[in-house]
Amino acid sequence: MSFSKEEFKIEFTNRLEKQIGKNIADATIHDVYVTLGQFIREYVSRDWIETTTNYKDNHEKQVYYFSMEFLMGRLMQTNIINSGLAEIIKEGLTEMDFQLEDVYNEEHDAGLGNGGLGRLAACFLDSLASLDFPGHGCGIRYKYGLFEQKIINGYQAELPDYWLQEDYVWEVRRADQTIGVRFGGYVEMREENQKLSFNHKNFDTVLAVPYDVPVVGYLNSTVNTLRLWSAESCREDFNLLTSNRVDYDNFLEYKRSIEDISGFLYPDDSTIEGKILRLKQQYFLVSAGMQSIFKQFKLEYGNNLSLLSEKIAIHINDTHPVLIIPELMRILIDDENLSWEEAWNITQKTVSFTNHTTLSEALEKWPVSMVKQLLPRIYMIIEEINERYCRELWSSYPYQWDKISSLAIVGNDEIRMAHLAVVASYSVNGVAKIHTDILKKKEMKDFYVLYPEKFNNKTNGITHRRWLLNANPRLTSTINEAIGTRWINNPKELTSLIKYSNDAAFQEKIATVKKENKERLANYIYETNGIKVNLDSIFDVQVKRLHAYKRQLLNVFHIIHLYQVLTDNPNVNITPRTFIFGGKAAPGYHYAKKIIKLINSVATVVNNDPTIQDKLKVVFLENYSVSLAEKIMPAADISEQISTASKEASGTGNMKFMMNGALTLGTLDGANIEICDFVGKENIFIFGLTADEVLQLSTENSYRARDIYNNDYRVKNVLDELMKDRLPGGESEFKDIYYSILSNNDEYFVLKDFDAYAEAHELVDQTYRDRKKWLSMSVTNIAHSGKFSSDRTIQEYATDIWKIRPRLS
Ligand code: 26V
Repeated sequence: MSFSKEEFKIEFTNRLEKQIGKNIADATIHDVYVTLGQFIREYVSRDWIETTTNYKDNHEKQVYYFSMEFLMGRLMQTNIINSGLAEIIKEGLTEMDFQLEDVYNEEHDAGLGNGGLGRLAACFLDSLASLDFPGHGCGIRYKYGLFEQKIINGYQAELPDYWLQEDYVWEVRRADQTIGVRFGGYVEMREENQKLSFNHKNFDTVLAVPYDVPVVGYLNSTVNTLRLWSAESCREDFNLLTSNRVDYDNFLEYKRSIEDISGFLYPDDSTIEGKILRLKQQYFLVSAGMQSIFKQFKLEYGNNLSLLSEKIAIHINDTHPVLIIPELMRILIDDENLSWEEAWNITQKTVSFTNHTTLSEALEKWPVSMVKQLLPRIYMIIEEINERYCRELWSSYPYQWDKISSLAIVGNDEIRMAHLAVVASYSVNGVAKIHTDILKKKEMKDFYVLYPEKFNNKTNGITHRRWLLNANPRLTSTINEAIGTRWINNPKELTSLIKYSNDAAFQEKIATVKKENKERLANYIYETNGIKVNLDSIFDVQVKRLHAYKRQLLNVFHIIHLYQVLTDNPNVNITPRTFIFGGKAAPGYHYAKKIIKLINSVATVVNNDPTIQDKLKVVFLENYSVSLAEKIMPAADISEQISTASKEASGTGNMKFMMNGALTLGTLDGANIEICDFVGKENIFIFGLTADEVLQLSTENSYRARDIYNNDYRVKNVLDELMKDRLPGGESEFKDIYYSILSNNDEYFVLKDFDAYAEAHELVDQTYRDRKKWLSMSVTNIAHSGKFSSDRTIQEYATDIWKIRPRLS
């Protein structure tokens, strides 16, 4: 189905009249957004039906990607570009006096994720659809996404993100496919014909209503599904009222408590809080998802359950959806009457798992008492899995009680979700080479000994369609003019750009694009923060969640140092810099919030000091989100990736910056190492401790932060600045940071890496003055970024783990 520009304009104005009741002359930009969104969704719906039918008819194996988070951002631009309508719609709207860019800006981000893990899930969906793979997302339709961040007087304040208020144009409610999810109650065991049966009684049923969002592949007619579940109370619950068993107030309270299950996204990705609501969310997602997959499977394959692992792959994004394991066991045993052994065999062949962090505080553990009470049957199954597994451990490690209890799934009255995931899945992967190595050598060492065949690496990726085509159309055209467009379907072909890395004319084109993108960001900074930034300065950017291990603090300490140098001697010749920060702190993460306040205090002082002139500016952009990232990445010169080595599993922002021509200033951590391997040491600024050195310092316990404070006057001056009045807030505000470094011995080696970091910054400064060299480095980075497209990552998951094939249309 295709149409001309004129046909589009007629169709569009008709819809506007019918749906909104307005003429084009009276339409607001929001009216245009809603009308266009509905038009696009309907336009892709034929392909959506065809794709779904095609998977069914061909009996292809399908993968379901379970994730508590899908950080989708906006979809309008992706959907328009991926369905090949960009030109017609852009021109058509312009002729009706609307700009497509303004329409894009009308869309509220779907912020259903915290950061890296959630955005990775979204990039994967884009790649699955664009590569014609039968792969779908399974998540929760949170009523409130990740909080909106406001910066008030330098402090972070959190506002609710009620993203559904403005009608989400992409979703379709499928009430006919509602599923019941059971909570609470008790289990009655009975023996019949020498077979145990389990009867779950007196439970509460929560309705899970699916909302489907189409995932449109790039110019290939494939449209997959992201299914988001929403919690609703049962009609039968009204009986509670009519039978006078509860009064109206209590009934409303009960109804609300059910709807709360899909009420909000937990905003803390640093520490696990054992909150019952979070456990309810997890089970709600996996039970609804698994039951619905099962229903579909039975329609297609009847009772031939031995086919299950051949036709379905279930992937769990971190341990958050790990209850899918006992849930699948429950369905197979209780509903389908399979034996334990049969059920276990199927489950183990169906589920695969990705680990995204080695930080121990983020490894999930649930109290036994909580799981037992909320999910009695699920708990029984976990206990049985644990018992059988411990018996196996006993045969490998007889009498080694300590070993067995450290490897057990249940221990210290807690369920260790990562252990359950490793034991029950057929594949366990890390998200960058170093991360997988650390899992094998350290974090999951004993499991690697037990199950070496399960462990594998899948280095993360990002969708080049969103992060280059959509976010940076100017760079895209410049690349296309040089090497054609084949790289779009095969991003590794970006390496053809290498031959232009020293081509003066091409370099200048790249420089012009960067300048235009910087101008656009500079305007945004002026509008939002009222700060005028110097377009000739280096745009040095660190945007990501605030976490001690990501070391925004190292960055601010260095800025304070530069400021001190410049105030001591205003004539020091430095390349002007604009330091740009963005990122949210978990609402309860006191230390991270102090770092935000510190960045803003430093910004106030530096930006208002006339002696500094245009040499230094500090900007904190509020409410970092997917759509803001799309503005920032194309405008960056330097990408700060400065985590303490060994702590950042992969990072994906590093890839987005690189793809947009920024140079990485980073530690040998996560995927930075692979970026360095690809671009070569001469095209990246690497500094600091290696992961081995960090691990050694930690085990030896030989690091003394105070020694560095005493011996490096720069470090001393920076830290002392925190306790003076020049920074608004001064000591009372920043003493916690001061003491975390000096009294708590600087857990993340900020001082230890300071010298190397400052030196690397000097090299950045020098290199930027050599325009040709800088541009050559920039082109080299773009040229090697194809390796970090999520198309490569998804291809690897598809062949090595899921064993799925692209569909035949
Ligand atoms: C933990 C929790 C705790 C409970 C509440 C919600 C929540 C949400 C997320 C997490 C774990 C966060 C793990 C994570 O995001 N890891 C990041 O994953 C990226 C994609 O693989 C990777 O690039 C980053 O290095 C890694 O930090």
